[in-house]
Amino acid sequence: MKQSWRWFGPKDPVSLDDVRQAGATEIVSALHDVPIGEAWTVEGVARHKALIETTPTGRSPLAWTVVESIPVPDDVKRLGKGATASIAAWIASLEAVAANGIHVVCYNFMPVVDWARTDLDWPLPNGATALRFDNDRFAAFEMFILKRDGAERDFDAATQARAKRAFEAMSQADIDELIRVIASALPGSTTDPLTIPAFRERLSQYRGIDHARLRQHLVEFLQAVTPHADRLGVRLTLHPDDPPRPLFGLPRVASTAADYRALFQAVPSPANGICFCTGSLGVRADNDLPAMAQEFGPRIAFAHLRATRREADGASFHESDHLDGDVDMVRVVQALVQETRRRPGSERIVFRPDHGHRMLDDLTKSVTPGYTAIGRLKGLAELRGVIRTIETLEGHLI
Ligand code: DNO
Repeated sequence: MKQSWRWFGPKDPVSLDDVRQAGATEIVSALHDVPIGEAWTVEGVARHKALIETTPTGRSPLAWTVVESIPVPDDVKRLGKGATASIAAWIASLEAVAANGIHVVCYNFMPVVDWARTDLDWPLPNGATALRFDNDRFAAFEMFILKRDGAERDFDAATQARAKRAFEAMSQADIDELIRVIASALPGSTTDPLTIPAFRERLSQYRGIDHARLRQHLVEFLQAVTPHADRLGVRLTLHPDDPPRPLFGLPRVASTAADYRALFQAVPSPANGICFCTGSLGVRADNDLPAMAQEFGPRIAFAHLRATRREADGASFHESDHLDGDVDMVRVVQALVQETRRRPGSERIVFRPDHGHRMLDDLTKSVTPGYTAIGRLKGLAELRGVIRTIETLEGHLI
């Protein structure tokens, strides 16, 4: 397996030397400054690649191996193949990426909001902090801040009562912070930051789009882009919904094994792959991750390895240490190591330690939420230990 690290560019507080010291050899990155929907150019990608791959004398090289993400604009999700200009721009970006020798691209198809949390610095008993999705605070946002029509239908009576109490205890500053966290796009998001009025407007544009229609739009998107990906030798990896269930009354179509199975059946092209994100998929108790890693093995070109722990209410979760969540990480890694062994060296699965806790010196530094240096370094080191153990015990170092 190839060890990678997400890097947000020159403004990232984590430097490329930090990445080298963490032990990763591959970089996962994107042109974060290009507005969503605008085509990337060959030169733009080349400039970013040079930042990563121009190695100072005496340092070990890093390679930009995965693009995460080329954002899929909102109109593609609403209109499918009718969003011709957005799809053409996406294909142009793909061409620019492939022209620079990058052959794995991650994307997602979550409507309106990319990954969602309610708390970015939730205190853990050891003094570190974690990302968290608190369903009561989320319900408070939906019912009393966004005031979405029918939101209460998505929450049971006990949750509604707790959400009301949580909302009543919030100061205006707490409310502003919750809006910022939920609506204004977390790091790496592929959706635009929204104010509350803009959020309501976006939601209204989705009227009539149910699960079947959204899936159909994703299939149409894949039917349009996979022939180009095939021709260019690029693997497209669909990131799961995070969390993997409907939010804001909108459908989500990359949450379960059945979702991915349906997509692979509809668009069998080998370019149609999955970004195997254990933290996202693991939020659902009915996702059997080791079984999914085996079933979808040949379609996995990229993996996000992190763990989440479901809380007592069944809907809240927080990010745990990489080996200590609900996911059976050792068995997932074993399936990925075995899949990697069946492939030629150039197609080894690339993984990154996703989201780390905020801990040690990072507690007093300015950090990118989830993308701390030390928490991710700890996660990568733990994962590397698991991989080395499996490879050694199974008798093949790869
Ligand atoms: C969050 C990430 C997301 C993810 C995109 C994939 O940490 O997992 O930003 O990269 O949704 O397209």
